[in-house]
Amino acid sequence: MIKKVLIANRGEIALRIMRTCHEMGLKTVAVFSTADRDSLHVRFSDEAVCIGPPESRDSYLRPDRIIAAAEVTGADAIHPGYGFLSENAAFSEICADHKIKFIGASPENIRLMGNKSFAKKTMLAAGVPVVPGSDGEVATPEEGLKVAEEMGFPVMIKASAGGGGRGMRLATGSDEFERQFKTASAEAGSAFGNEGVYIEKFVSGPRHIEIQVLGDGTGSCIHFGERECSIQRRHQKLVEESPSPVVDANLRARMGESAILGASSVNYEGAGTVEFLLDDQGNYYFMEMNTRIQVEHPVTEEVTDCDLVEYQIRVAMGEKVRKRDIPLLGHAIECRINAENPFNNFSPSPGLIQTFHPSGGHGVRVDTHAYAGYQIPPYYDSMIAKLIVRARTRDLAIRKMLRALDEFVIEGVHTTIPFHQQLLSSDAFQKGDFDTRFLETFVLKPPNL
Ligand code: MV4
Repeated sequence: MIKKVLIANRGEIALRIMRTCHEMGLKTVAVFSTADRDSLHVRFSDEAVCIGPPESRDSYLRPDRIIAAAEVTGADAIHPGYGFLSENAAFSEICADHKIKFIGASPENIRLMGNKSFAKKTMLAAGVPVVPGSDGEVATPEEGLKVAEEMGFPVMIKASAGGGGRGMRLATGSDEFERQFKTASAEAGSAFGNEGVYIEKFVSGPRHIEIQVLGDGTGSCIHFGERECSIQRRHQKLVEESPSPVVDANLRARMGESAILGASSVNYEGAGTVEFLLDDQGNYYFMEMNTRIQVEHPVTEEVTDCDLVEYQIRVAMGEKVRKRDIPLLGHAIECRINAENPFNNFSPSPGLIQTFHPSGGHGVRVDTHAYAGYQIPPYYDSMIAKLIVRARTRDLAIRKMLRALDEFVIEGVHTTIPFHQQLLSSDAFQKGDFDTRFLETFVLKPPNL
């Protein structure tokens, strides 16, 4: 049984998790760095423990300090949120060693999915479509070149330890293959301490579509439909929606079945996300599996009316997942409001929030830890709020989002609000006509002075 949950995170997600804990009658423990003393997750928790100085590596990334905080407060479970230690297999193991339930995937699952080459092999064996490529890692440039020439160029060279766009290289022909291979491998070695790479066929202009799953660790698994996440800039998502404008009921059923097949084949426990590339022919391929709750989980919550954090906790308490179809109702869109200047290359804009007036009204949800007078520390992620809307149709959701963006007032720092206003006003976005390259060519009009 879980009675007290330590939330090993900060910002909006710490608050988000805390809310569900309190609704479930669970006590909460916040941890915070000295930069987050005045943060809302500290004020709203039942107890709070300072775990170190501002730098993440000395606070939110310190397993020893987080375990100590759990032991002194008597927390019997730890929710890691996203980022920080959420996909750290060693941390998940340390929790188990201390008889503290890690609310997330098993160490084995985290380790397996953290190695993208093993993850791909596992999915292929389970019958999930994967991008054609090498059978696991390739040891030498010569071996890689053979695979590439048999498959045909262009090809991607990907680091096994990479992911989320890190450690990838494109090779367009035989002449540049060896150089790209060596660069990818060397970069992976210094960035991840693992030089292993694998090869796959390049998929041109794909969409990023991901399926939310939940497993109970015994092979029983369900899915909650897809999220369209193609609106990204340098592998950072800016807008997500559910359903995808290009996924029909048939494709959703097939992708959902594939995601379940993959997750249940590893007895997946907890909430997870199976990421797919969708090409312009309607073919989908497994890309990665994320073993955490994701930033964009609210769009799924809005169209399924499910509290995914509650499900994470119930599964962690040993509850089984009942096989069922989860209907999607209407349409949800999320805009990430970052303290960044979209007119200056999205440069970070930390500092004092002087005015903070979040949007409201029917079908509008704001997940945030910010308030008027809040000082955004420069040490962490620049996301200060998620604005989520839901409506009956995609067109109505876009209209509601434009209204909600117009109503959101943040003064004192730059934000991505004007970017979202222009994006959601664009013809291409409104038609659903975009892929992962869309923001490379999207031109922002200068701000009105
Ligand atoms: C690809 C690809 C094209 N072909 N793999 C980027 C993130 C990482 N998870 C995988 N990524 C890609 N893998 C093949 N074989 C294009 C991308 C990609 C991408 C994927 C999803 C969302 C945005 C992207 C932006 C650039 C490249």
